[in-house]
Amino acid sequence: MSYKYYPITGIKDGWGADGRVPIRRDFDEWTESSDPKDKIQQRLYEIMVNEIIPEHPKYKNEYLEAARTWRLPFWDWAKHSKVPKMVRWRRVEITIGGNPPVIIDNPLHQFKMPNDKRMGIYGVGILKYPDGDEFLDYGACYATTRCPDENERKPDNKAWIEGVNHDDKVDEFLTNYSSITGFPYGTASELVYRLLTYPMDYIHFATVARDEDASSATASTSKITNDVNLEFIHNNVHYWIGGDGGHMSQIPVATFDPTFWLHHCNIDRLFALWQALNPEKWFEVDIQRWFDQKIIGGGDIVTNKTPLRPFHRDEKGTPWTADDARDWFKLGYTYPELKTGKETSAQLFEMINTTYGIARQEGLKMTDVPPGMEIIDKESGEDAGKGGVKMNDYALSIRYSKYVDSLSFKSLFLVFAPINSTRFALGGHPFNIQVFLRPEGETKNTFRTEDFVTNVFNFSQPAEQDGNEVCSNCKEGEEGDTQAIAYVPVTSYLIKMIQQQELSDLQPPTVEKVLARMYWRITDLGGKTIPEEQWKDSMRLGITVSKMEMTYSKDPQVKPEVPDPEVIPSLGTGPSKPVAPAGVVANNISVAKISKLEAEVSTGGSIVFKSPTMALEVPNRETGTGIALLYWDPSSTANSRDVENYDILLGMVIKNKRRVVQCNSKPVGGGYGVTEELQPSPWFGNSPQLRVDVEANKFVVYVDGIRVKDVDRSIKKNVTHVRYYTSPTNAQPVMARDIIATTYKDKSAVL
Ligand SMILES: [Cu+2]
Repeated sequence: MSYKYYPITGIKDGWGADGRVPIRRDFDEWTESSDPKDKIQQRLYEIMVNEIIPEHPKYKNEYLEAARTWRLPFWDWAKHSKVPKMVRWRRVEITIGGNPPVIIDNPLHQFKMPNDKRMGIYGVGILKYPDGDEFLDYGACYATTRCPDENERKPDNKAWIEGVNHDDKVDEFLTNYSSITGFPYGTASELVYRLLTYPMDYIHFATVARDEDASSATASTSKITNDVNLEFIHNNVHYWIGGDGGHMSQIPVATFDPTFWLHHCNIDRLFALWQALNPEKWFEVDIQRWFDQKIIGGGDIVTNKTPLRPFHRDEKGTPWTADDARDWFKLGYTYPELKTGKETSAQLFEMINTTYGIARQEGLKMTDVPPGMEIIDKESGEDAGKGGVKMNDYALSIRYSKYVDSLSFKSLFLVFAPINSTRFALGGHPFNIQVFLRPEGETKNTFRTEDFVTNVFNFSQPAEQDGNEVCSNCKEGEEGDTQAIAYVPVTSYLIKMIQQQELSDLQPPTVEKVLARMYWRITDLGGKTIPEEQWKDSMRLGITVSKMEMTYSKDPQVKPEVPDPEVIPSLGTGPSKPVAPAGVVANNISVAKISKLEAEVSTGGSIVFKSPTMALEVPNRETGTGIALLYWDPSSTANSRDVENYDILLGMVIKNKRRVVQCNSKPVGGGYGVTEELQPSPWFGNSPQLRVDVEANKFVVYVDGIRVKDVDRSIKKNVTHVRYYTSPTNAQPVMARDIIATTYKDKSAVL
């Protein structure tokens, strides 16, 4: 078989007219447009260019122009929470060239095998339910399915074989079958809103994976607002479209459903929006992810430069890296909200507040607010006309062991389990966690549709198939300390209960009483409840309820105020959210930056720097890698980007050639003190640790756990910031470009 690489820029001549980057359009808006140009664009590029255009020489230029500026449209399922019309229609009428219109099977409705053969002929196979006899036979299908019912999932059912699409059921998942029935917005709206408005780092934004190690950058002990992430929202939408057994709910076959591409285009759009709001944020080093690393053939550490095999950017096979994919303009497209890439945060928040802020809109609309909500009106003074609403906000954080990461590209590698597979552990199979609320006065859990609150879909794939490991390392990943997290706000649900007079207010005692009636179950890929004893130990399911007071401004250009949430200890289940030892906080530190520490370090405390890598070879030319502990005066109005405006409490410069660490200090406006040289022995190891204890009159420096030397603490201020730098500034640091600084209020907590 010969391979052909399609660059994901797709269209070689793909820059639009006037040299502007063409826009990826909202799918509904595009398909319903009556602009003849859009109608023409609604054909796929290759068919246009290679088959159709040559047949219609008269229309050649017009068609080529349309094809060249065509971009994959997105389906914003949070805003348009119904399956788009152009996907629903089973048959469509098309006109090409001067020919009379013809009616064809709509290729956007479902994928059909072009040659009337079953998909099994091409290696598509069977997925077993974790508990035994039943299975889903995707090999038997001629076409794709969305939301099949119980009978339609059976392998010999005609609907299953020919493909059946219950788009009304998808609509229900995306709207009605959700926490907030009765309102014309999507289940995903509030999830998207929180994702785009909470302050968080790239790693939390991007992935469900949370490390159990409290000093890790992805520690599950980090702030609760870090629990929301793009991946779980993406996973849930897969399930809402595919349902129990539909193609979209299974990694190996999801891409067959045409909605996959519209869905993923929207995921890319959300990523672009987040980047536009957080231009500084990115990653340089990630934690270890066994499964993905093995698949992409990477080393132990994933960085922003790790080749993302098998995705190639050219015909020579040069793999893409995360850095290459960062700027979507360079990929040859953009989105309606990001036409120039220079939009202000105010402009973007206006779109986000008015499109996705459901709790905000409900809160601002209420004239008579219950206790737990407060209207803020500023009728006079400077802020006249401003104001908004303040309300108690409640959310669930749902944690579970997922065993295997869930990136959809794995489908390219996985060969399905033959039917005689006898692995029934839940390990790695997709499953669904469903949360319900018992009506008041009832004691039995009946799992009625009306009582459904939310679900979290684990979109994953077993590490073992038919007793063979898909990769040698993912078993380790399964047993490792990584958990997955999802975050679901329930405030809109509670507001709805208030409006239906089932709840009096949003005060903690009232809400706690209601949320105490929460219960849950786990269902398998056929929608059947999995008995608790099968998952109890391995799943490590934990549900945490948190509370905070959100403030929404009437001004749509203002983002909401999001304070740190608190856990409600009486609610939830399972291992509670692991609590970091009090006073231990991990901070991400990047080179060439001054970073503010989340917590200051004072006398009795300690700060530990960890890097996943260390350049150990002795260089020809000496360079310096500096880590400086700084103090910033909060009353200062000076430029905070200039290190001259900080007290340097302890500057440490690692000299890799001479194998010394030079230490110094300097007050604001003053000169440097005497340089002291430390000679760590042994020298730093390949995942080095540099620890500094802050004592009353001295700093105690440790390298890889070994005490090296005490250095005079001449300026007795707290450490508020850290500067990580190199000299010369263009040199590579000897540690990784991103390192972690963990601060300890009490040095005795350092392990
Ligand atoms: Cu996906």
